[in-house]
Amino acid sequence: MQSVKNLITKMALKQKNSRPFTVIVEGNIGCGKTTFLEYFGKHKSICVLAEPVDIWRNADGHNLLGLMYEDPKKWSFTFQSYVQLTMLQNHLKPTTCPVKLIERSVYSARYCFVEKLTNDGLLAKPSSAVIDKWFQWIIEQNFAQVDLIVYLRTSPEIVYQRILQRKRPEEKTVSLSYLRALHQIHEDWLYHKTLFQCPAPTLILNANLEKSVIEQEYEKCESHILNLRH
Ligand code: DCP
Repeated sequence: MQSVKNLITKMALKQKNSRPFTVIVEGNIGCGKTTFLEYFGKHKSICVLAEPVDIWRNADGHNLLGLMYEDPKKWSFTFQSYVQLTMLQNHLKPTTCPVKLIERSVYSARYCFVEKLTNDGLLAKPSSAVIDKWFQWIIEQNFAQVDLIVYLRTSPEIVYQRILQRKRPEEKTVSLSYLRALHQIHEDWLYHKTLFQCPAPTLILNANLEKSVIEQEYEKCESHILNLRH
């Protein structure tokens, strides 16, 4: 465990520019991003930025996540605009740590969620175009540079069970078919690489594993990251 962290730190210090070595953690809803972040976040050289779900739940007293699930046609634009802003804030957050580990990114917000909402007719095309204009501008400005993507790959059936178990009130309407569709978009983007561009090399982990054995899977990061960097 210690050696993984030391290696990441060493590699990160090799970065030619002053930007931290930036890793984004992606995967379906309920795939275990938070557990992954907790595992690597124990080290002081890694700046961990969890997804700002609590901020989405309280924008000046408004639960935008809840509103989006209650009435996606009415609130998806509001919610996804705010997601994009808060993700950008994470990408830009200064840190003195050599490594930055971010839960999700502007990329999955745009490529997975905005894409799905638009395809389903829940986000009107003009609204989706505005989100995309902001997204393209963020990329052009190099505000969301990434060095590595960790894809926590799961099966939709397994994440469905996890979501049922965690009982997040806003997610009670999340269906297995929605998770299957979201899974397919993640797969096409990060596994088959047939949809959109990957902003960095991708490391794929089996995140179907139980919590008790998942740390062995996390350890695979060591050799993969080393291979990617040399
Ligand atoms: N969400 C969304 N649009 C986004 C990002 C997230 O609708 N652009 C929603 C989906 C979930 C909630 O926000 O209901 C949080 O989803 P994540 O998959 O990002 O995070 P989890 O909490 O599921 O992560 P974990 O893998 O740790 O379970």
